[in-house]
Parts: sequence; C-alpha cells; structure tokens
Amino acid sequence: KSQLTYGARASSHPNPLARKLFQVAEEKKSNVTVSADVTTTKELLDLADRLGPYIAVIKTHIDILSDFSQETIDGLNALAAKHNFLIFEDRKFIDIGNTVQKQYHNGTLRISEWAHIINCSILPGEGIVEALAQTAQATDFPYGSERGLLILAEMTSKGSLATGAYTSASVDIARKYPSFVLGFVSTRSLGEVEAEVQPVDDEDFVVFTTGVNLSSKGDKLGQQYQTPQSAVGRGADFIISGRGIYAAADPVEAARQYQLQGWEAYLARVGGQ
Ligand code: UP6
Repeated sequence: KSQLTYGARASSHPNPLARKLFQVAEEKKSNVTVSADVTTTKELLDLADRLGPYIAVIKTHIDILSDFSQETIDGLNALAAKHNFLIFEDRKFIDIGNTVQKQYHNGTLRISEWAHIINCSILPGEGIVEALAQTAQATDFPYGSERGLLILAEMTSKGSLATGAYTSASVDIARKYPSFVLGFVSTRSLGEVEAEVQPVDDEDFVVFTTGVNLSSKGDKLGQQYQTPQSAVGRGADFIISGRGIYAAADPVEAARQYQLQGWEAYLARVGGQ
C-alpha cells in the first residue's frame, strides 16, 4: 500500500489510530517524527512547542527525564492538541506479559494514559503483544481506539540481531493482531518478507524508520543513518530523526528541512498523486 497516498490510506485503513496517523500526515504535509531525546521537561515541552507545526509525531523516551511529573504529561498533551501531533513512547517493552502490562499501565510513568503509540520487541514471543493488547483493549480502559503498537522488527545499530527469522516472526505476529499492531519500526517495508502467516487483502502496515539524518552517517556508538529520501524510498511512512533535528544549530529550520525532504520523497513514491 506504500504506493497509495496518506489520504487514501487514511480513508481505507481498518485501524482507527492508523487512520488518524495518515490524516495528520496529510493535513500537515509531514511524515516527520522527531525523537525528542532531551532530559528535562522544560527542554521537551519547548521542543514540542517549537517543532509542533512541522511534525506528525513526537517520540519520547520518557524515562530519561530527570524531572518527570504530571506536568510533563499535561504539557505534552496540551501541545499535542495545539499542534495536532501524536505521541509515541519508545519504551521498547521486552519482558513476559505480566510484567509489560504493569510497565505499560502502572508505575510512575503510566504510559497507557498518554502515549498513542508504543513499541515492543518480540524476543519474548507472541505473548508480549497479546499482553499489551489486553491492557489497551480492556473494556474499562477509556482510550482503546487511540492506542496502537509498533513491533520493533529491525534495529539501526551496527551488528543488530533483529534480522532474518526474528524479522519475519515480527510480520507473523503483526498479522495476528491487526486491531492493535499498526506496523513496524524497521528500515524498510516488510509486507513482502517471507512469513508463515499469509497476508490478508487489505493489509497496510505502517512503517516508522529510525536512524534518519541528513548530515551524518552514524555515531561512535554504532548508530547507522540513512537520508529521508533513502528511508522513504525503502518504504518508511514516517521518518524518525533525533539529533539531526534537536541537536542542529537551528532545530526549527532542521525540522522544516526534514519535513520538506520527507514530503518530497513521499510525493515521488506515490507518483505525485
Ligand atoms: N532508535 C534507533 N534505532 C533503532 C530503534 N530505535 O535509533 O533501531 C531510537 C533511539 C533514538 C532514536 O533510541 O531515540 O531512535 C534515534 O536518535 P538519533 O536520530 O539521534 O540517532
């Protein structure tokens, strides 16, 4: 489905949160997710407010904040409403079902209350997805239709072991939970990957690609980058950039640059429709 426009995918997608994602992208002409990896609430909210107009999604690592509080969440929610972006908490859940349910729903962070999108590794097996889906889709949980999961099917770090059988199992599991799994964090579209579970006709996975940077090839800790053009060409529906944007001399100008390039690459992919 990556040849279709966001607008077309927004109107046909069976999952309400995926529809919302594509709607936001279409309305704002942005497929940019900024990875706001800063360590104080002030910096996070400041970035969210300044970059808000140019992004579709903000990605957080909420556990790296030194001063997390209810104000963090109230501020983030208010800015998400003001600028019409969605919130993706990059928690990368990876544990037995009973534990991830508590990590998702309870604790200081109460991620389920505010994060539209979360992600997990399937290293523990299919049960992790079932457990998170149970929590998000419980009858007494009020935000069910606005919650979705991305499976971390590949990683951008050097020597990543999230390849081969792990990646194809990610596709199998995604196919089994269509009402909760939106798609993948991966470096390319995965619908074509050889998997055991056969695709259904209207399958339309959403692909988020990390490791996008216009001016660097990587860092000293094994991160490997590609450009917006390359990522979107390989199937990214949303390009994720952290340091490329927030560590730039002018983060607002950088966000506009990624927005422009990500959008042009998208238009080229859909053939200027
Ligand atoms: N991230 C990756 N690669 C992955 C998965 N996640 O880089 O395979 C996350 C990192 C960071 C962001 O945790 O938040 O995406 C990338 O940041 P950067 O653009 O500053 O490298």
